[in-house]
Amino acid sequence: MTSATIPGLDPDSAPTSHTELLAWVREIAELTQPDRVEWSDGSDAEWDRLTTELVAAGTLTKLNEDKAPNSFLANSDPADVARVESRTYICSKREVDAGPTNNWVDPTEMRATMTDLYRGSMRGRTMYVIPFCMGPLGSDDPKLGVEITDSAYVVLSMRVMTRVGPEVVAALGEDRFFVKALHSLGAPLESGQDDVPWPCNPDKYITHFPEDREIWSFGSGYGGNALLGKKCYSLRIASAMAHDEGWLAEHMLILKLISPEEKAYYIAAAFPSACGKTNLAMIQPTIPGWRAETLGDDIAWMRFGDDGRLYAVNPEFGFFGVAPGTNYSSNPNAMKTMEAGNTIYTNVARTDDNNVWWEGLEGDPQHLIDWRGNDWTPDSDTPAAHPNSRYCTPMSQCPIMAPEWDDPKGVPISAILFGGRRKTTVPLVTEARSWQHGVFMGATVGSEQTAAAEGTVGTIRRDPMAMLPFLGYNVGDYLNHWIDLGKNADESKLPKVFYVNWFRRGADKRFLWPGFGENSRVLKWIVERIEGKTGGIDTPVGIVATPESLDLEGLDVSEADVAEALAVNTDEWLNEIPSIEEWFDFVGEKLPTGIKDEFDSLKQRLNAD
Ligand code: GTP
Ligand code: SPV
Ligand code: MN
Repeated sequence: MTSATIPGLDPDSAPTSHTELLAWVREIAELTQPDRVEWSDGSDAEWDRLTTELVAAGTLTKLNEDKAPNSFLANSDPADVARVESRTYICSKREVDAGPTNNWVDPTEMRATMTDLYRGSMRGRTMYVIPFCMGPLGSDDPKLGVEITDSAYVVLSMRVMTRVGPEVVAALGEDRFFVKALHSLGAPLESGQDDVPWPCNPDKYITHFPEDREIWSFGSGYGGNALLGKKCYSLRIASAMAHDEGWLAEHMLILKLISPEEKAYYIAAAFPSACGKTNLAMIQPTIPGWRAETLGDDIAWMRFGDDGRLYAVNPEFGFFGVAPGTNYSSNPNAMKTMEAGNTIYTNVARTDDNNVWWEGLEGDPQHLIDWRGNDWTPDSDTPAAHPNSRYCTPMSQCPIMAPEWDDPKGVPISAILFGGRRKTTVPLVTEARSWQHGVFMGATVGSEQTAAAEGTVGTIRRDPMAMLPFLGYNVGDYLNHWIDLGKNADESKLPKVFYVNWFRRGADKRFLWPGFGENSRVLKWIVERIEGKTGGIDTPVGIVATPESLDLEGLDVSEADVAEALAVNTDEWLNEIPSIEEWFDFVGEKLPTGIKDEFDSLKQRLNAD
């Protein structure tokens, strides 16, 4: 088909006269050769039409309208269930700018390789053009993007996860800058060929060109690989922008904690994938008088305000949360958000009454259709839902959204938490002695791997600020950026930094700390530290809470367990040193001096202990 005959490609069919955008859409259509081009407007009519088409195609199952209104279940190809870090590339012009933690290929070579893959890759499909905005549209400098994709599932999910619609097209104007985000499933259909429910390609590339602020994704339909506004734009590309422009793009939740005195504290927290951000973001405090509201569960963009404080905005519009383990007791607010409807579930199991189920959800189903489409009973050997199964649901439906969640000004952050999954060594909560010490803590976060990406679940890896898979540039430059932000700021206005670990276990392998809503006790300690109202013990690793300084009223946990959760065991920390050493060697010569100083001081304190 020649470009002149691709329906929808003529400029009259486009809702915009943005010259560069129209030229790019033409270039990609000519390269990928779709059957037609459609502009996504994010409307209800579009949602209804695309969900109907995807139900007919077998990609989506319509769920029970009474129990899950306007909600759908997608079952992916079993080989396309998570982010693919081994196939994720930062193609900066110089290899050193991608740094030791990223895969790198020369951008010219990568563009050539992928151009070949994209040639004809949308044959037999519709090419959708989705103008979107990350963060509030009312911002002075709205962060715009346009995703081109041949996946209707992506169109539906982008409407939930980002701001899409005529206001975005208006904001683009005729020449406003936007991030080009190209996505193809890499599964062209020859004429007469039947489609499959979840088209994808075994050859996957999730590629970023940070200097050009461009994303090219090929072969996967899964969330983080395909919803390009999320990890690709708001973390990898945005972190490179933030480095150039003096702000931060982080893998963080944003939480508002309200004390019994009605004072609000905004807290940002970075934990690696599937390590508890969504749960903490929607916490229901168990201590009387304390309340929480949420502003975001995965990504925070932070910049200094005129008053010298650090302000955070959530660029997203929806939650793409881990389903297993989510239930009315661990996260009632997430349950209410998704049950309000308009939710797309991926890779969870389906009940006989056409609702959803996953491991950890209440109920005791005797029969299910598992995520692979097979019959499942409690005797089955495999989980009913994939461990990385997810719900994609509008943030606006969350009953505890803070009213200011959509404010372009953002919210002033009082505390930054870093954390990960550690069975041993890392205490429940430790306060950093200074900003630089806090950056050191963030830089050395280690965590047991989860099912959110390929790799062996349980293996400990260093994941600086929970950004290892999401850095758009050199990790050494990134750590320097964090140090520099602190140097240039008034330290008294900077957030205080804390290191938390909900996942420490006793000798019998059980969690020492009950977690979830009970984490509010740790948040209370943090607030009291900010206010200078409580004590802690100065240890070689920082200021650690004591059982006496934590509010443990009504907590059903033994004193011994709490003490063990808070313990700083010198031997365990001495054991940690070689692995931090190895990590810093890997970071290489760009490792900031300030971090080396903190490491030396840690070693000295441990040896003196
Ligand atoms: P991404 O969306 O992948 O970035 O992850 P996330 O950090 O938002 O993860 P999420 O909050 O969905 O947590 C995932 C897992 O951590 C679930 O299995 C939870 O049950 C578990 N989890 C969360 N908070 C706690 C806690 O306080 N204690 C324990 N033991 N487990 C927790
Ligand atoms: C993560 O893996 O950290 C996620 C899910 O939040 S995804 O959007 O797929 O990256
Ligand atoms: Mn995440």
